[in-house]
Amino acid sequence: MTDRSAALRARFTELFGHAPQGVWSAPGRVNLIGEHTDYNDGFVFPFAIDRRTVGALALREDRRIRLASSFTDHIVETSIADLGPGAEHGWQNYPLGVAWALGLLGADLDAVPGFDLFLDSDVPVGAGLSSSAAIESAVAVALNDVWRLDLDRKTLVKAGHLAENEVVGAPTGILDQSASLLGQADAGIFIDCRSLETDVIPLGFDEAGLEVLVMDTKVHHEHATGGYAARRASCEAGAKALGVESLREVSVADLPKARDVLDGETFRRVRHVVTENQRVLDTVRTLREQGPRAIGDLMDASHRSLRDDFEVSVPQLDLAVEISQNYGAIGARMTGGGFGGSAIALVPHELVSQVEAAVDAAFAEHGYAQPDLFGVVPSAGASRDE
Ligand code: GAF
Repeated sequence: MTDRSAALRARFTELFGHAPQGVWSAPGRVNLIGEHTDYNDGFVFPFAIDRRTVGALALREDRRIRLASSFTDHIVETSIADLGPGAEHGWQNYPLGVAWALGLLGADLDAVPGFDLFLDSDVPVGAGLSSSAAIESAVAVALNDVWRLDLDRKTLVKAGHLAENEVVGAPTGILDQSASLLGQADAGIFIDCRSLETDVIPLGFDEAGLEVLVMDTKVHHEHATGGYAARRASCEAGAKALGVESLREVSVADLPKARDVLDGETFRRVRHVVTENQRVLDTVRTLREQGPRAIGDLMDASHRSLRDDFEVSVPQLDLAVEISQNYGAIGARMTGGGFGGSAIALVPHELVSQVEAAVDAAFAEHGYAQPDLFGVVPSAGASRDE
């Protein structure tokens, strides 16, 4: 047993008065490339990171649910009968939303017992690293086990996605839950968000002498509000004006024609999605054929497109990207939905401290809050740990 799960078990027992029956965990993610493409039926290429939400859980004999966590100071109590959209529970909507969504996907919510759950996480919140999907995925694998549902991982992705869309109220796609549930050590997960087919692609960063440096700008973002939904609406409007079901059906070669049909802003949103889909395919091919040192230009181009065409970057993300590029990163880009959060840089091991010092100095010079800089390793997805 690790120190972390021993502490988790001890806290659970202290709070609830009995021992947990198991410990489950799920990681946050970094999206290597393929941003704002998931809800356009496009391609994404994330990996799970070595930061996890860990949950200790025990079934109860009644229908009550008690939830506690290391990031809040009170226990929330509800019952299986009260699960569903519309409840006001703050962060608890993530685990409760998953419990409810499992009811749509195979669990008999009239029959399953309630549970006590304690969560702890080292995925930073609001940093664009999917702390919410890590909670959803940890709870999904735990309830799948203890309720003996035998649902496969792709169905658990749906549970997290439904929880996020219907209970939390954030109109996100399937990127984050897929990475958290399907991630594998040393590999990225290529996902076709239309067919839901996935492919595990070895990344080989370490062998190539590279580190993925996360640069958390500390500018907090939220996808349940404004900008994200507005971008999604623009994409839908663009698809409608072009007479297609989704922007997945538009290719780079179609863009000149699309320019004639769309207003300037919608065209730029569409151009981002269409070119980003192509960049994901190019990244996977380049990785296979030439290895990770060859994908930097694609990462850089993705950032420019998110900054200029999709307009979801912020000055702190642009600065982190630019400085890391200037001081030795092979490629860099914002990761996740944007409007704050983190950028990533692919950096040769020997240049990591130089890049970190330069980014720190540049943030100080601009009067920005000190960023949090740390390396991440492509890691395994959600699991039962004990
Ligand atoms: C957020 C969302 F949750 C994802 O579904 C995805 O759209 C991403 O932003 C942008 O690529 O992480």
